This record gives sequence, structure tokens and C-alpha cells, in this order.
Amino acid sequence: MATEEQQKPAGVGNAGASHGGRLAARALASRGVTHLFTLSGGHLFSLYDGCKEEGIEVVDVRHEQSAVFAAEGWAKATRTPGVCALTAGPGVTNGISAVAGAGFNGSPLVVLGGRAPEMTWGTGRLQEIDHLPIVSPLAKSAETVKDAGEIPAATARAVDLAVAAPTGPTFLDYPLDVVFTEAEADPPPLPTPPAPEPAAGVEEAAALLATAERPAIMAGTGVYWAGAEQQLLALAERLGIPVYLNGMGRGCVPADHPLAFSRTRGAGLGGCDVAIVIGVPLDFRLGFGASINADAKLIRVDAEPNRLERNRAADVDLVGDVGATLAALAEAASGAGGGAGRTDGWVAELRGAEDEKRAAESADFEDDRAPLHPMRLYAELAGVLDRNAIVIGDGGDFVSYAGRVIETYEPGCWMDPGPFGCLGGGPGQAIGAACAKPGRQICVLLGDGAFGFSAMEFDTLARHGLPVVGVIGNNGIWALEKHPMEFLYGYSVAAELRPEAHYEQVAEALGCHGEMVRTPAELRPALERAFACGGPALVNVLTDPEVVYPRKAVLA
Ligand SMILES: Cc1ncc(C[n+]2csc(CCOP(=O)(O)OP(=O)(O)O)c2C)c(N)n1
Ligand SMILES: [Mg+2]
Repeated sequence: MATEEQQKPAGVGNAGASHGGRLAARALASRGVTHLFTLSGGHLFSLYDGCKEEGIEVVDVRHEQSAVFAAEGWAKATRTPGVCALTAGPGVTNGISAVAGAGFNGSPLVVLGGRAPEMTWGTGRLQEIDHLPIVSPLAKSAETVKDAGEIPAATARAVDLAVAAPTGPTFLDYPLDVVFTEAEADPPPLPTPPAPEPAAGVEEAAALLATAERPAIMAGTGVYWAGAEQQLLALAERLGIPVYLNGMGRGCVPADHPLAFSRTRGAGLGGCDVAIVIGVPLDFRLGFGASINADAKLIRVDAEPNRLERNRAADVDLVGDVGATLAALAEAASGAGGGAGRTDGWVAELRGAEDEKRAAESADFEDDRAPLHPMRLYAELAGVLDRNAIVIGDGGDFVSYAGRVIETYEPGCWMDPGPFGCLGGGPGQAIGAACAKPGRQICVLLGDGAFGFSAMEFDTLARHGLPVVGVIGNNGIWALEKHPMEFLYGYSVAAELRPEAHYEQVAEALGCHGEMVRTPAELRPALERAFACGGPALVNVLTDPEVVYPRKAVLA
């Protein structure tokens, strides 16, 4: 059977000729792109050839979803665009969940697609499907290049748009005939970003803040994408405001900063008189806005308008450059009489409550049971992680526990699926992060259920020599589903996994270091060996399926 791949298109073998793949790669290189995450397909050959010419490293994975997650991991680790290429048809459709997740996270990534030839469109060629209606609702832009001469401009546009605030994924596909055709065209110059302007309304917000005695900041992923951590810290310090962080916001104020709080969010947001919600939507994670005291004044700061206004509208909505807005807010509120002293009592009250909550956790941290309590696992892990380790969560309850207790000290060091909540993104993100940050500890936390989605990416880690350490919380169940279903119905279905499965042997078979851990005493040495082995490793820790995560909502 002759496939698209076997028909040799024009432009191949013409050394030095600028076929569309080379034009695309040059455009990527002009934007500083150094890595392309992909899984092979003939529709992409000319793009690979272009990458070879430009010195762009091609990192090939085992499922297209992982290629997109890897691009997202790159973006999250570097705040520069992550780029992936998916072959026509099933390659693109396999990537869709990850594209949707990146949209929810505002992750700046560029998804390049192969595409059946334009000349014969509609004749039923292999893998012929129009991707745009599928991708358009999920991405900032979705475009097909119809002319080889347009490739540099369209490719550069896809990158430039992904990183423009509000950041997010973009999609561009190249029909096979177009991308194998030669043309002469250069990528356009880099656009000059607009000067960062504070949002309108800062004075009004500052007036609220200047007299606040119990202010609180809730900051999320948007702060990270805006690169506004310095301005966030300065605002908190000048006005003495306790800070709660989620998503990629974690680490934007170091976990051990006197104004960083995590265990008292209920008291902090529920008891504040003025809340500043920065770069995070008022979605389920914030009780649809109800986590914040109903009587408090709400100041919202974001790069985009409030998409969830039906949940709760802000008293002052500051839409614009996040960093410039926070800086202007700190200046104006200090000028209007606000200052750290006014909030001392409030900060001390929360610190007392925070210390109490932490003290209450210590029993779980020292829990001696085997199989392990997940909290004991995290206590042991904390002892081996560097301050700037990148920790990636992929799982149910196992990751909910991690989100509670893993401390993040620097921006870009915590990655979770975000509000789209797609399991299976951990290994891919780890691949991207490891490519972006060689020499860093990269640790991916995996539920045993989550591990199954992308287990073959341990092959990718081994082939590319990426020293990622996976840690499985292996409780033999889909705990986040099993326990709530039992609570609701008194029984559960479709919630069991194989108990004590030797997933570490899967990793070993793929060329990684693997260990199974059954008791708390075995864990620390196993983790140390895993981080010291110099390559990818998987530590498969048996955890107690009877531990029920103390969840407020049974269903999201
Ligand atoms: C792609 C996808 N499929 C299904 C779900 C629903 N889901 C959320 S958490 C969860 C259980 C995860 O189990 P595991 O990874 O073993 O972690 P545990 O809860 O057992 O700690 C499931 C099935 C999801 N979020 N994403
Ligand atoms: Mg599980």
C-alpha cells in the first residue's frame, strides 16, 4: 500500500533549498526556539529537516499527548514558548486534551500540525481531517498555511501570539504539499511588546487597600506568566499582606517568607476585609468566589477580563499588565496611608493559626504504617529535594496531599494539571522541564492510576537521557474516585487497580532505574539512590488505600 510517506514530494534532496519545513524552522529559531517535541509522521518530515538545519533539537515521545505536555512543561519551566509538532489527523486529535489543559493554564505553547495536502483536499487522503474546528475552541488561534511563502510569517505569528498576554496555546497546520514546496521568505522581525501600563482603576483599588486591616492576596498562574513575582512580593511587603498561592503562582513568594501562608486559606480569605485576587479565576478552586468573605471588598488583577463574573464580580477590576498594575497599586496604596504596621495583628493571628495547623500535621508526617501514609512519603521526599527542585503532580488524592504539603520556594518549581485536571500529563511535563533545566532535580509524583496513561514516557526519558525521578503513590485504587463513590452510594465500581503492581519493573524494562518501597524505613535510601543514579528512575511506593483524603466537595 502506498502511503503519503512513501510518495517523495518535490523539494526533497535539493540541498540548501528553502522548502516549507526549513522556512518554518527558521521562523521558530528566529523566536529563540531550541527544542521541538514530537512523535514522527511523514507529514512532518520537512519540518524535521528544517530543525536539523537550524540546530533545533527534536525530542520524540511515545504519544502525541505527551508531546503537547512536554511543550507545556518547557513553557512552565522557562516562561518561553514550548513547541510541539503533531502529525496529521490522529496525531493532532491525540494531542487535544493536553491542548485544552494548556488553554485553561494560559500556557504559551505552539502546536504545529501536519495536514493532508491542500491540492487534493476532500478526496479522502490518508489522515485527512480539518483540525481547525476541533482546535479552535481550545486555542488562542488556529490557522492553516495555504502558501509556502506565508510559512515564515504564519509560524512567527503563532509563536508571538502564544507569548502575548494573556498567554495561551496557538495552533498552526501545514498541508503536506505546501510544507514540501520551496519558497523564499524571511520571518518577520520580533514585535516590540507594548510598554507595560498599569490598569485603569488603580487609585480606586488603592483607596480600599490603604485602610484595610485584614487584607489578603490570592495569587495564581497569571502572576507567573506575567513575570510579576517581584511586584507581588513588593506589594505584600509594603502593605503587610498575607499571600496565598496556587497553580503556577506557587513559589512566586517563597514558602518560607513571613507573608507566605498555605494552611490557613479558609481563615485568610474567609476573614479578610479586602481581597486581592491576582491572575487566578474565581473557579471551583476558590469556591466559585465564595472562599472569599462575602463582605470583603474584592480587587481583581488580571491580564484578561473576568470570564467568571457570574460567580462573583469584583468591586474593582484591574485588567492590564499585571506587574505594572501591582507596582502602581503598592505605590498608590502606600501613598494613601497604607503600610505594613496596620496589618500586624492580622498577620500574627494567621501565623498562629498556620503554626497550629502545621503542628497538627506532624503526626501524619511521622506515621509509621506500611503500606505508607502519603504524608509520610512527602515528609521523606522533603528531605531529599533541593530548594529549586521542579516537582510535577499527576494523580488524584496522592497529588492533593502533595499540593497541601510540598513547599515551593521559587517560581516555576511546581507544575500540576491545573483546572482542566487531565491525568497523564506528568511524564510529558517532566520531559519538557528536564530538557529546559538540565542539572535541576525534576520529580514527577504519580498516582498508580495516573502512571498508566503515560508510562511509556519512561522510555522517552531513558532514550533521551533525562534524569527525572518518578515517585508512584501506589495504593492499588483510583482513590479520588473510589472513596467519594463509596461515600455517595455505599459501594464503588471501576475504582480498583492491581494491588502491589510492580510498576518499577516496567521502568526497568525501558532502561530506567527502578525500586519498590514497602516500608517507611526503605523510602529515604531509595529516593537518594534514585536521585543519585544519574538517569531516569521510578520509585514505586506502596501506599495505604484506606487513607481517605479529607475533601470538602465529593464531586468537583
Ligand atoms: C484523563 C482523566 N481521566 C479521568 C479523570 C478522573 N480522575 C480524577 S482523579 C482520578 C483517580 C486518580 O487515581 P490515582 O492516579 O491512582 O491517584 P489516587 O487518587 O489513587 O491517589 C481519576 C480517575 C481525570 N481527571 N482525567
Ligand atoms: Mg491510586
